[in-house]
Amino acid sequence: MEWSDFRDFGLYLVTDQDLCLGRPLTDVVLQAVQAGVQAVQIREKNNNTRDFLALAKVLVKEVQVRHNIPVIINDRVDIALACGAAGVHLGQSDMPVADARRLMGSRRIIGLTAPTMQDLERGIKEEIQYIAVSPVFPTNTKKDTAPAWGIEGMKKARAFMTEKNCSIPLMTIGGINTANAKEILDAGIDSIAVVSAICSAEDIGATVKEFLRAFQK
Ligand code: TZP
Ligand code: MG
Repeated sequence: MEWSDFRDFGLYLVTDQDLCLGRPLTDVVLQAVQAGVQAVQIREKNNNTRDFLALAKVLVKEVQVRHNIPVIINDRVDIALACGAAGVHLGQSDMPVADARRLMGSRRIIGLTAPTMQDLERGIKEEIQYIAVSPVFPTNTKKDTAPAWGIEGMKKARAFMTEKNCSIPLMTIGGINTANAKEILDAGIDSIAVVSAICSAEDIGATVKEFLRAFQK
């Protein structure tokens, strides 16, 4: 199977070293992987290129090679290629998907953020493996977001995908915790991306397992 065939993003961990309560990021990620997160995005806005790449190489080895969980690099196609990551995640100001696809080839994952319905409409025409409507709720982790979609927005996004007969996995992010995860999934979302509720959890394993219970029907 190629990474581009991967669809079960399920509980998707997005990293933030600063939110790990002083614990090494690799420890936090490995605990989350052992407890069952299904994909990991490395999102390190404060690292220089060399440190970002070094971290990415460690996580590719420990997470992707050892556990067969895809590692996806935020923003940086060059780092994704250099470390052999399964994919890259792009926002609306990052490299356009078509250019990233040319560089990444057909076998890897490209994920895209859609802050608005227009972005969703345009995004699903691209060669991507998932699309993340964002944010579902307001969050302190990222300040410069578009207005929150809310649960009604999730339902609208799902209805739009159904109307377009689009089977690209539909993800969301922003302010997701163990208390609101089920409501989001019940609105028709396939996958939830989480930063602080996992990175800052006292008991990472227990928190991940609680998130995973929300996926059970
Ligand atoms: N993009 C939209 S909201 C967000 C990103 C990266 C941060 C979400 O963080 P948290 O802590 O899960 O609310
Ligand atoms: Mg970005």
